[in-house]
Amino acid sequence: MSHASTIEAILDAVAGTAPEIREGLVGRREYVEGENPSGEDQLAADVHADRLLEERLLAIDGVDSYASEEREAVVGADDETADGGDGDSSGELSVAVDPLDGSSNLKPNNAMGTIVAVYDAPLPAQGQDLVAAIYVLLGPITTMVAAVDGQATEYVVDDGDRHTVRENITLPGDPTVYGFGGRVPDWTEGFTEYARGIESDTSLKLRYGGAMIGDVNQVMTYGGVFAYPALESAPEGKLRLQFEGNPMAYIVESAGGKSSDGERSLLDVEPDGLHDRVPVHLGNADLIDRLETTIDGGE
Ligand code: P6P
Repeated sequence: MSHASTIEAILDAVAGTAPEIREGLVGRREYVEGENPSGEDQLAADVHADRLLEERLLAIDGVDSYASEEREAVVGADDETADGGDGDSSGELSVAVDPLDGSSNLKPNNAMGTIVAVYDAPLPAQGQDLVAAIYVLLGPITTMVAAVDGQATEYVVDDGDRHTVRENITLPGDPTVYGFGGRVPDWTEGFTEYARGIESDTSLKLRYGGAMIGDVNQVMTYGGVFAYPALESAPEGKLRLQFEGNPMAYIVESAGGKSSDGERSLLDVEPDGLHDRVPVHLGNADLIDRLETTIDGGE
């Protein structure tokens, strides 16, 4: 069954929801009661974005389940909650969403945005089951990058409409930026060795803004490497496989780059739970190859 029309409808819905999410940031900088399933505080803006995206995406014919970083379980189109992962997806698509990635950047008014992963499989799903991945970047202007059928396209989003500005994006062959998350003293020995090599490369400069999509968008624009690595205190790192690692890996790999959990493409990582965390490294192929060689050698 072709999913092309459903994917187009998802792209339109995500672009169409972006202005409301952006407008909804004003006045929603306060934290709400409780935590998300990853144990993180929730802003009113997170909850607002999550509800908007659930409504718009589950209304699309061909989308039968919705999951987000902000909710414990998968929500089915026809019922309150679907357990996901066991039932048959009846050939329909599952969407996994980080409604407001980098929402902690709201207080200092820095970049943030939305990540949408579209899987042709029940959730939790492997990255190889992705048929599309999208991020909306709420920067000085609103842009959207989407990867479908192995090609990445950038759009400017104006009043909810998407206008193509870059097609078949490929990472520049002369990379210039790097950005690494986690506290430096908490990095593993292998990653520390890798980071020192990158830092000593005079062609690369530090760009780290605290929102994955802003930092990865710099890599998509200038070439380089982004990582939120395994930490001594958190061997699985911080970022979520379903909602952040897989979709951003799909986009970077569609642009000719590579992804890695330290050993393999993120798209090959077998999920256990919906909210699994995973070490994330994304960027130019040679920089990711160097990472895997260094970390492997460091073991
Ligand atoms: P830290 C945002 O909270 C996020 O999930 C990613 O977007 C970002 O890369 C990372 O966490 C930032 O984490 O530890 O630098 O605040």
